[in-house]
Amino acid sequence: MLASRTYFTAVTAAVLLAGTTGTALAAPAHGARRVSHLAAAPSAAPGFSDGSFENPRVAPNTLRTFTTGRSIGPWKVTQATVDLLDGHWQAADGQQSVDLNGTEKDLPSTRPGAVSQTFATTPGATYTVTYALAGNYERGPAVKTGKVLVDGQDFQDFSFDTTGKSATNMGWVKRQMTFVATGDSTTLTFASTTAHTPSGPVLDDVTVHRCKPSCCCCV
Ligand SMILES: [Ca+2]
Repeated sequence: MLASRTYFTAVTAAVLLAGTTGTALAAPAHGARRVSHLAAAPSAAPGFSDGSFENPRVAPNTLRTFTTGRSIGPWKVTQATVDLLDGHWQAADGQQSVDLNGTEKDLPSTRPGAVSQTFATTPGATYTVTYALAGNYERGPAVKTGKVLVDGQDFQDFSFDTTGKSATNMGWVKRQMTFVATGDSTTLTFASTTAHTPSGPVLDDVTVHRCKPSCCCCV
């Protein structure tokens, strides 16, 4: 149910982003969902890459902390710090994933971090973002929270309950949202809102696909 609520919230936000144009786009898009399996496959957004956080490589079973302004492949840390981990726990895809709350010297004061990637988009086109979500179960709070932003605007809140989770049972879940691009490039941001802990929401396997005109959901 949560996934459905957040999805429809995202669709509503997409309409708000696009203004009157978005309203016009939204109506046929819902109707097209029923035939989406007949539509051509959606295409990956050009310029978007390494949604799996596999570069740079981190030594096996270690983590590397990145501070604001540092790059993680095509991603940039845009708030506080984040940790890139390899093998510390089960990744959703490949070997590496990102803890959106990085390790800082004063652990109880660790601030929520964020990562962003900017990629080419076509104004007015609809894009679907999927991502895998889990949480760092090592320190509280049990429920990790964060949000997805598109061009700096809050777009989708997320939360993940780490109760009972472990390195071999991360409990990865898939989330999805849709946005309408307003410019020839778009910045997608994943930000933690979990404060005062080095254990935040964990992110992996981000994909961005451009929806075909006859396709709403791209899945
Ligand atoms: Ca990965």
